[in-house]
Amino acid sequence: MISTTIDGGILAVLADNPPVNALGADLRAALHDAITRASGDPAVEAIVIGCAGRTFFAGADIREFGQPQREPSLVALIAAIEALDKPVVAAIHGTALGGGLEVAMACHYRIATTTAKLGLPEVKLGLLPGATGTQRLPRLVGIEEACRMAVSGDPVDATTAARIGLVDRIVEEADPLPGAVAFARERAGKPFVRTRDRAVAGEAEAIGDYFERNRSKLRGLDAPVAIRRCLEAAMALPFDEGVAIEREGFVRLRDGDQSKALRHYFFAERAAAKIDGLDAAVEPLPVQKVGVIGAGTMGGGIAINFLVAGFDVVIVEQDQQRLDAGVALLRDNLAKTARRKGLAADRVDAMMARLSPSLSYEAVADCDLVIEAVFELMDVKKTLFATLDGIVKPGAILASNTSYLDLDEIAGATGRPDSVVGLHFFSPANIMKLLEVVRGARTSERVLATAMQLARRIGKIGVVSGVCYGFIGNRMLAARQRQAMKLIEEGAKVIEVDRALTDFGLPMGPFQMTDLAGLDIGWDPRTSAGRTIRERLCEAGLRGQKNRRGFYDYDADRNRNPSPEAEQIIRRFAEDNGIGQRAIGADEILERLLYPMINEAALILEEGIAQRASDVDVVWVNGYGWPAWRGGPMFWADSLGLARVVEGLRHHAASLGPDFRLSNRLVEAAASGAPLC
Ligand code: 3H9
Repeated sequence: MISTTIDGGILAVLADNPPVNALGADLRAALHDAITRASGDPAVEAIVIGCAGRTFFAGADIREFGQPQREPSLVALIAAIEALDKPVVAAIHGTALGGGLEVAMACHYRIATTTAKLGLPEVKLGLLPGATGTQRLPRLVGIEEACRMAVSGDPVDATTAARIGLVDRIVEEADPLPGAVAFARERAGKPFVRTRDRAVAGEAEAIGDYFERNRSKLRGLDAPVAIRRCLEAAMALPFDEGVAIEREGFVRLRDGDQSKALRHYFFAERAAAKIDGLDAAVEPLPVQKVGVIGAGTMGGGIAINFLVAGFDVVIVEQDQQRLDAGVALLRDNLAKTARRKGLAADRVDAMMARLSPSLSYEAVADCDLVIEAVFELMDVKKTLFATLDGIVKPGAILASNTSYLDLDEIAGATGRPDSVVGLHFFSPANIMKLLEVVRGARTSERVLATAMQLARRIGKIGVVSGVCYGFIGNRMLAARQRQAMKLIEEGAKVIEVDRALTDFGLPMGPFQMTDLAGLDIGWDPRTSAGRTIRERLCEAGLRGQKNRRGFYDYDADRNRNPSPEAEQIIRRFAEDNGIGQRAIGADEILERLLYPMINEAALILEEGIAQRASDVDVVWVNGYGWPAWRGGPMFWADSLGLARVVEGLRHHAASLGPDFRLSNRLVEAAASGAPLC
């Protein structure tokens, strides 16, 4: 776990704890041992601490939280490093994160490779940097930078780290060790200043300003509030008193619900990348050239992902006007994406140079992967797939971006169903992180593995789903939308239903969502006969945000107000259908919206559509804005108690409709007490 070499008085201590050198108990003990020995060894004049493998310490071992603490603690190890009376140099490559950066900050100097990243991401786990990071970072980089880094959790690159005083030297070589040893030799025998003895630069107001600027992003989160308290202590109190406040805050957060949920989510995201039962020998297919059929908003968004990730892209539309409009929109959105990612403006031209717009399907003949983003109609998709099958090279993957349709039926239109996969992007496709990778009955393992690898290459979080109406996410959404409609039929106000979800932490409610998408999606005036509220709203000319009249009225700035017209239509609908209306409380609204989703997810698991319960959580956090600090719907249901969910569903049975079917899996789990996750 630890190896040491000594050369000319410089002791190099190299940690090796794959995969990411997390600072688990055994590693901490071994490091502590090496430090203690070095302290008493007169032959050692200076020390370098570095790591083998792909990264410097990526932090504390998250799996240890909640387990009994084993000595030495990270705080004790860090104190021992800083207390040494010989210079200690951290040699950083890869990512120095969380406890890893805290170790580095206790060293007397830091050397980093050009590609290194340094950060305190604890906040993303609902924690605060709990091994003196909140007290050391401000002492090295000043309060303003420290606040930004600790509260956003976003790392800085090596150049920024050098500029703000977090690293002392950048080395060009991939291995920082030789450079760090040379640096240590320069410093051996010379005086140095310990981080704890430095003053904090900057003004306390910078903290308040940061929180004010980011108010909406930080809403409802416990960890930023606790971090703020620590940063204020760093400015106002001696080091050890600040550390005591940090400790108390860390323990409280670690044992709290938000951090448990976020830690669950951390591992859920990593588990989602794994394909159950996949033979390890299966190698993904090479993909470099990608065809996108359809240059609408969705097709353009999909293309942007691949351009940014360095692929060559062919985009095909049916007529010149639509192609030109699509490419112009794509360019605009690409420029916005580039700005958001901090890429230089000339990179946009370089990326656009890799885009080939075309009016002919023949243009995708040599693509390794073709993704269609055309109308959501089975016949259109089948015809297109049959055509593409006759054009693309053998072995090329054909992917559908369908959000509801039967992928197996689409695959059946080709002679290569094993090469057909679903790639369900979420809108806006260049921004949303989720990619549902739909595995058809005949999709080959290799194609599935390629699709999951592609998700990662384009910066998406891929989740495998089997084939069913709406796959994992939209199927659950449909269950929720059905209940939302029933609630307003029975007398709940549109705004009350939406508010129940936004108060819960979701970015918008069902009716805001419908207004945004357009009430008339899938509405056919020829067959419309006032059978649903939606049909009646459409018949009355309400279309949603696009004509500023929907479930809400919208002003020119898209501010919404309850719509008296929509309310009247809803009331009349209830009367006509003999549905009695009553006031419905917020608790009932929330239960009737969320419990059926949990039930639908349990059915999805029962049918083997999702590989594991935590995948459902990943879908909802990344595709629908479920607050990660609530862990995802499955984790939330587990923490609530599945028995309570089942009891609630039974209680509301009369309102849930004749199609509602209680999941056996849910009932069994509730009875046995076993969690879904
Ligand atoms: C902390 O430090 C608290 C302190 O302030 C105070 C303490 C008192 N622990 O992500 P990958 C596993 S909190 C345990 O796919 P990549 C991960 O589950 C910590 N396990 O690789 C996966 O396992 P598996 C602050 C960890 O190359 C495998 O390693 N630090 C940890 O895409 C590979 O991970 C963080 O929050 C961990 N700390 O990305 C950093 N980290 O193969 C968290 C990873 O079984 N880590 N694993 O699925 C990361 O951000 C990324 O893992 C990293 C590598 C960027 C390092």
